[in-house]
Order: sequence, then C-alpha cells, then structure tokens
Amino acid sequence: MNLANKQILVVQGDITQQGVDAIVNAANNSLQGGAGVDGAIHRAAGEELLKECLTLGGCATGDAKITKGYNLPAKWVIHTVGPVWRGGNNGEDELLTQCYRRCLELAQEYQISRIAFPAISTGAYGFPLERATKIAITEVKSFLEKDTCIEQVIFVCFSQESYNCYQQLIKKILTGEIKT
Ligand code: AR6
Repeated sequence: MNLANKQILVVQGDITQQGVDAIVNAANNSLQGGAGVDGAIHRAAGEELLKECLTLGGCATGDAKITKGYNLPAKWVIHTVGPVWRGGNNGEDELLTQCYRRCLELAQEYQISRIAFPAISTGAYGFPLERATKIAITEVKSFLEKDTCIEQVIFVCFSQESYNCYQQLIKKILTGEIKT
C-alpha cells in the first residue's frame, strides 16, 4: 500500500464551500437538481449549472458526469447518482462503489488533483451510513493506491453523526484493523 504522497481527509461542513478542484454532487437520474446536497450545490453554483446539466441527457445510477462549477469555489462539479436503498440485495453496494470509482476516473481524466465527496446515498436515498462509509473509504483508498494524479480526497460530512462515523472507520480501514 502506497499512500505516501496522497491525503484522505474527513471534515465536517458544507461541500459548496470547499476550495478544491472538484466537488461531487449526489444527484438523481434527471440531473435537474433536487434537495439535500444537490439543492445546495445548484443554489451556490447559480442557474448556469442547471443549464449545462440539462444538456447532459441525465445520468445512470452508478455513473457520473462532469460540469463546470460556475459560482462555486470549485472549478468542476462531478454529478453522480447513488442507488436508492432497497434492502441491500439489489446491487446497492456495487452501484455505490461504482459511483466513487466513476467520479475518480473522471477526476483523473480531467487532471484534477483535489476532490471532495459528500456521503452519497446516505440522505434521501436511505443507504445505511456505516455500510456506505466503508464503501466510500475502501474505494477511494484503492484508487489512490494506483498511479493517479489525484493527491487529496476530502470527505465532507454534513452531520455530526456522519463525521463521527467517517472518523472511526477511516482509522480502522487505513490502519488495516478492518480488512477490505
Ligand atoms: N454539504 C455536504 N453534505 C451535505 C450537504 C452539504 N451542503 N447537504 C446535505 N448533505 P442527500 P442522497 C449530506 O439526500 O441520499 C437529492 O434530492 C446529507 O446530510 O443530499 O444521495 C437528489 O436530487 C447526507 O449525508 O443525497 C436526489 O434525488 C448526504 O449529503 C437525492 O436527494 C447525502 O444526502 C439523492 O439522495
């Protein structure tokens, strides 16, 4: 495992304020905006973001699409669509893993070095927090172990509960206490 020159951070806050190269949006298939983090990102970016999103033809669950960041501090927004939790036996884990992977692949393609993620699917889409957090950290860790231009990944947690969960799991996963 070589994470020597890479950084994974957990912060509590609002992803729209992050001064990184790209922030990730937990969107829906229409890419036409919504509530939660999606609503916050569209409000902060301004209406140009919606205009660009409307040209993209939606996004499949587990996939990701990139737009400019407009009025956001971040240059780019990577929109991904997490799975709706339907009990856990409907491919939810794989689809959530794919969300993180596709976002990181797009970031790589656009030579992005700093990227911030929200806790995809853990709000309106009902994915259990701890299970989603393990998937998020595991996928980011394995991506950063490869040869990539991504240097820093920030997990931006909105709630205290989510922040505590990420803090606990990140230590255990990065130290190998939890095998992934
Ligand atoms: N910054 C960071 N995280 C946030 C912010 C913020 N400003 N606001 C909320 N969160 P959700 P989902 C957290 O519901 O579950 C939308 O309507 C929130 O506390 O935003 O993937 C879309 O259009 C939670 O931990 O996304 C879709 O229809 C996490 O972001 C649907 O919701 C994700 O919660 C997607 O549902």
